[in-house]
Amino acid sequence: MLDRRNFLKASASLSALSFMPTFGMTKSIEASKVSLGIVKNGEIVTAAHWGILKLTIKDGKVIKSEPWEKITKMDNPLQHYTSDLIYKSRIKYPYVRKSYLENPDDPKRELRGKDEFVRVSYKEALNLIAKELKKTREQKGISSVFGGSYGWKSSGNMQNSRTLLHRFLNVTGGFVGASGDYSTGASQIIMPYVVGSIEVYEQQTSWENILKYSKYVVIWGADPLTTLRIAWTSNDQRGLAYFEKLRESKIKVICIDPIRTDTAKFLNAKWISPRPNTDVALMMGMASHLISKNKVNYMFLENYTTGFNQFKDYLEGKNDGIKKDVKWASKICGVNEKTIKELAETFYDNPTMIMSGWGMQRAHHGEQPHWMLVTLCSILGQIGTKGGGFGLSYHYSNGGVPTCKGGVIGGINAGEIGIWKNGKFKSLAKSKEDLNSAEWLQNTASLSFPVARIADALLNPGKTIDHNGAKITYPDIDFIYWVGGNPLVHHQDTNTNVKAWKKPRTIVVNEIYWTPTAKMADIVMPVTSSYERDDITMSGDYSNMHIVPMKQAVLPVEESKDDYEIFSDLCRIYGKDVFNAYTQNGKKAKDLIKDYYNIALKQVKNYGEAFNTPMPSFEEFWAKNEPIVFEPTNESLEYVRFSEFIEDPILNALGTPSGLIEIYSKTIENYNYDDCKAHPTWFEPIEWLGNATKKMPFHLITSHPSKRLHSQLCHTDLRKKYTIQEREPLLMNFKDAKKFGIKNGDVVRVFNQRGEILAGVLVSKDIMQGVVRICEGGWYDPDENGLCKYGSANVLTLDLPTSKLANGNISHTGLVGIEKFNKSLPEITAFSIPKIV
Ligand code: PGD
Repeated sequence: MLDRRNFLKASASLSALSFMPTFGMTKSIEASKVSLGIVKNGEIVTAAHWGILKLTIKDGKVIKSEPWEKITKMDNPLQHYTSDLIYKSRIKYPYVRKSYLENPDDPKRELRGKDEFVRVSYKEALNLIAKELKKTREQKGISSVFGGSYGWKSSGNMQNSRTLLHRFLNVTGGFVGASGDYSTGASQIIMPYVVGSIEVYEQQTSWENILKYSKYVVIWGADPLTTLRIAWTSNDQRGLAYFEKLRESKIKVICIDPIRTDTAKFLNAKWISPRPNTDVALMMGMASHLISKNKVNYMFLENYTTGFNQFKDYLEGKNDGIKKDVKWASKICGVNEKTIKELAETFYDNPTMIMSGWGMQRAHHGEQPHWMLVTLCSILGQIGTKGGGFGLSYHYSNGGVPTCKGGVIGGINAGEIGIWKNGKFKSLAKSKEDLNSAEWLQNTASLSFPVARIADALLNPGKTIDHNGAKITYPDIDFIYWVGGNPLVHHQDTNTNVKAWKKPRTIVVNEIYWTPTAKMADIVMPVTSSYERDDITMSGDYSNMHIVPMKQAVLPVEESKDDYEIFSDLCRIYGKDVFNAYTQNGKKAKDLIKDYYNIALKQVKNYGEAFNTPMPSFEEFWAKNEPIVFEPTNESLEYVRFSEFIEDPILNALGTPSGLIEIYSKTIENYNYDDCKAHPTWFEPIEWLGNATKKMPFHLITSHPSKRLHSQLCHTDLRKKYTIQEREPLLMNFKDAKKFGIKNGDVVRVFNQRGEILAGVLVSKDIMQGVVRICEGGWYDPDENGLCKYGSANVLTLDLPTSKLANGNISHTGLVGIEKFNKSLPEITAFSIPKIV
């Protein structure tokens, strides 16, 4: 099966070394002429991460935005704010930071974020970008150009901003990229050692099986009711519908989480609340108990795993003298001994599906929790059965929703690396004799660094770090081009990040809105929202359920343009060859959309006449303005993850060195890391409740928000539904609030050694004592002293790697202090436009 999410994410994260074939090299059949024109009054179907939408347009404006189909009883509030997404906080024209415009060679970098912006013409902005990019490459080398540009961008296979940027930087001579992602930085590195695949983006055992065969469902560190409001491509909404079915079923649900999440409440789940970052200890306690009770599936361990005995020695303290038993675990995680034992036995005695989220691996030593979870599940021996085992993607992009048989559309790719010389494009893929280039390619591959080390890399050029068994030396970055992401909000320890963003000479950002990242740039290009341009997408990253036309709904706001148009026009400055290489000889967005559609059409035609969902021609599809819906196959309704491996572990060996689940990894042992050993290990996090102080008594959790997608939608009126005195809400236990003299609705200063923010307090029984939550994604809004007036959580988080193995981010590790803010409240400026001359 083609896992499209992997394909898309992989193609999006292709760094400089991209040799993927280009789609649609055949002559264009002028699909750009198919347009029916903009509907001034009527309805348009489009898609966003938050689902397929039906927009009502009146006099050229969006007046209503609702789901195209009603699948669940739950409302998804993200679906109703399209109008705000078109008209609020927009960047309407190209801008250049004043000091940069005055002297790009000495651009007063320290004034980034403070300087005024000057409006320039589109042509002037393009010429400036091309000139300075060329200058940087000539003076400092290709490795000084960073195009890693991480972010969730908008839905749409054509206007995939990050890949479009990579394509532009490739055809003009190459760039340095970044590897991995913020979502699953630790797990996607450790899981291949353990089960031979990244696991986090794999299809899960089908919901149909769970509903039929599971007796218990455990939701461990996840809030699917929140995170299933969105998906990487577009949401098919079926995941939430299955959680509704779970509620109606007899299956018992247990939620293990420091917060009684919306999901836990909805499912009437039993709530177990371990201290943050201590799940590994809790799991080890359970494992010890099962061993002591002889409730161990030794047959499973024998046939399907390797290294259990070494792990058992560790549990028994054979090397370090510390027995990791129930008592030990309870002391660390705060869950009482009786509950730990009960949990372990319940899981062993009943078909139990453990659905784990990713928050627990976004923590110090984040490689350990999922490794330990697989180990615990190996002891239970239910992996590969119809109602048991574990799944790492039920909370994400509708994992477990059966995969449909249909066509999979194509998408833009990162193109070929070329060298630009006097307006001529020369593909490096075809010029292996060019020694310099080959050497450069080698260098660039080794310079691509883990995405969450960006600030460290900017601040420490030339520093060598360990990563996943290799050494990486940071490049000396002098030019950043960012699209489709909001790093000033998404990256940890904002104050350090701000320092890092003052290092390069040039920062260019293509953005729709005046985000904190756009405000920190030197050159800002105004981009259309997905409602102002044509595109195409699929829905359901695992289900492959719909092909959705994303027709332009309204005219572009002022001078905003598609990323494709901006990059095509930039290529034009480099010369005709470069332009042709970028646009495949002048193709327009609509031509490419048609090409991508036709890839799916061809697949479907190959199924033959009997296939139950024939696809119309592109022209018909586009004119009809309706998604195509594919049906799930019988195999996918019955899909059981790992069942083939369980059936025959020799014939269907896993991709690990032993072909088995590796509880002990000799490969990792050989790396000899002090912070990631050869088997799951309990490491004390750098900051946790175990070392909390009087000044910093709270562990801060920075969950994904239920009324935003990361930072997206923060500037819309949806914000009014959750802010407290206009600030980001902080969830706090009622006993803690009483102890600290804080009341519901108060504004507090939340601080630590890294920074300070304001937040509005929401007192609750649904969070354990000693823990507070501020969701990530609130727009960074510093006053002159660096206090974030709105409440961006990452001002307080730590910018350290999970370990030398994965170098993932650790945004859920960190202590904070809290005090009532008694001064007059500063005005929020995060959503207004910056000073413009
Ligand atoms: P978004 O808010 O989605 O966040 O970080 P990410 O940067 O992805 O930003 C996307 C940006 O792209 C928006 O500003 C949007 O306007 C812009 N955009 C949308 N469409 C287009 C387009 O067509 N063209 C251009 N040029 N721009 C466009 C998310 C990241 O945050 C992720 S994935 C995770 S998992 C992390 N999670 C946490 C966490 O749990 N806790 C903390 N503290 N921090 C995190 N940060 C990470």
